[in-house]
Amino acid sequence: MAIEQTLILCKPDAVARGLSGEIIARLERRGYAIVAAKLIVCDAERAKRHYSEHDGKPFFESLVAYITSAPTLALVVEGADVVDGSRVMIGATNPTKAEPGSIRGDYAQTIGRNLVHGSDSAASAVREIAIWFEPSEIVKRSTDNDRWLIAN
Ligand code: DAT
Ligand code: MG
Repeated sequence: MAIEQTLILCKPDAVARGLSGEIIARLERRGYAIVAAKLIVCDAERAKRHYSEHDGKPFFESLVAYITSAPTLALVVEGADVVDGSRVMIGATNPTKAEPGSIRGDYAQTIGRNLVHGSDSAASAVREIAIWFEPSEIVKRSTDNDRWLIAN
């Protein structure tokens, strides 16, 4: 068990449909902590860096167009093994394969509008968090009591 951070994006369809609160509520009820949050219209440069592993694939251009089309709510979420745990909560990439009870299984229909992104490994999380947030924007939780401290 490791306390980890992961990047969660409530993608443009989630924000437009008013589902970002539902996504946050599910993560918080699991016991994960939101340690950074930012509503942002992602530009093409950030989108291409974020999705660089998919550069050259047939869906890459439409993926970049979609993620830059409207506001995204970017979150850094912290908790025990949160990278894998949040991916299970999100569900399979293609919502037709996502289990009922997962976010995509409950609310999404198509792979091109699957509501939420979650980092797929601890290394991806470190890389992706640095694309979306400055270190100073991430709140540091004290390890020895319940108080929350602002990082600097
Ligand atoms: P995930 O978002 O589950 O990590 P991924 O990293 O494989 O999935 O792909 C990133 C996003 O790209 C995914 O959420 C939706 C889109 N995508 C992936 N495969 C696709 C495909 N075959 N056709 C259209 N869009 C696709
Ligand atoms: Mg992925």
